[in-house]
Amino acid sequence: MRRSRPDLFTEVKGRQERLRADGAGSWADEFDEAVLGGATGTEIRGRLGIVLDRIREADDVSRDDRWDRPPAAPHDPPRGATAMRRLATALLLLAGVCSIAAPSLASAQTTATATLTSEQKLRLYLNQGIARVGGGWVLSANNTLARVDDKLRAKLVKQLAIPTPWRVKGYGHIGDIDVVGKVVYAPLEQSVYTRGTQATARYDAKTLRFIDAVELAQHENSFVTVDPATMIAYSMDNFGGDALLRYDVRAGWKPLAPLVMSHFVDKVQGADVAAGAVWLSTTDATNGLYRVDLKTGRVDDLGSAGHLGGEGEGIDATKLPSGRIHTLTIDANGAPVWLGHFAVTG
Ligand SMILES: [Ca+2]
Repeated sequence: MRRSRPDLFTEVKGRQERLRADGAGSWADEFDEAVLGGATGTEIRGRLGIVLDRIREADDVSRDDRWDRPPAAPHDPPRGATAMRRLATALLLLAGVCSIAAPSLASAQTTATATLTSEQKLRLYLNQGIARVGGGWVLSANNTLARVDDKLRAKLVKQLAIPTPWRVKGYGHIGDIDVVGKVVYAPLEQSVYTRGTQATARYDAKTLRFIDAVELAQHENSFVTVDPATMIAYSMDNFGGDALLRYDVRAGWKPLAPLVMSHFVDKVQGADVAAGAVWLSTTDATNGLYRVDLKTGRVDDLGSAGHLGGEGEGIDATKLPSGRIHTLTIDANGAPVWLGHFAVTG
């Protein structure tokens, strides 16, 4: 049976973990860098050749018993050889991923690039979500909403923003938010992802007062964004995926057909719909930024939000003098949180 690309990625990732357990972690990292780091199909195939050369070299090394491990029992293969076999198997899988992924990745190749134009340090530790309002921003953290001005000075902080009845149901986390008109749309997440139910709430954008919430059939809920032109809301079923869920807000959040994306994007933490696209921020190895065409689902890789080793979080795509997109990123040291402004070309 033909397997989907996400399944293959999952399989390769699992094998990578076993490679790391066998002491072949540096090669496992090569996979991450090449496959999950946004390389093009051509680059992946080039790096694949390099990794295969290293396997051949390492085979010689393992025969020379230079793995710096205790000798294996006579009936057991050397651990190095086991790791090599696993790596070779994983590479075969990787080749499968490449052959499937390459056309998609190639089609995703554009000259579109996000370039940091300026960066601000948040005074508050509001690290999850961001949405533009006149003169400033609404920010979210686990159970807090806040309004800040353009200099990021706090204007209103609403702690315990999730009402008790919803907290009792397990909803303890607010992800990346959006604002349309006078309403903040906020994804509430409960941590039992297998339950298959999450919630999205509305708050008054001026007072940050809770209005209401609706439960939705999705496993995770890192973001919501609402297109003001159509009042269609977008989210994702899981943190990684190759489709965006769509809901008709005016029809009581009736599910619509998902928007199929041209390739899988992992660890999505934020999104904003603007200018005919949904702009995604991730917390993958590069804190990657992506643009998904609303009509075609084509995914453009825009590059990195920076602060590698930190965590990419929410995004807003209001065109401002400071830039086209604006991202929250947690510093690699765990604090502070940065608001980066990016110009996008292409
Ligand atoms: Ca947002």
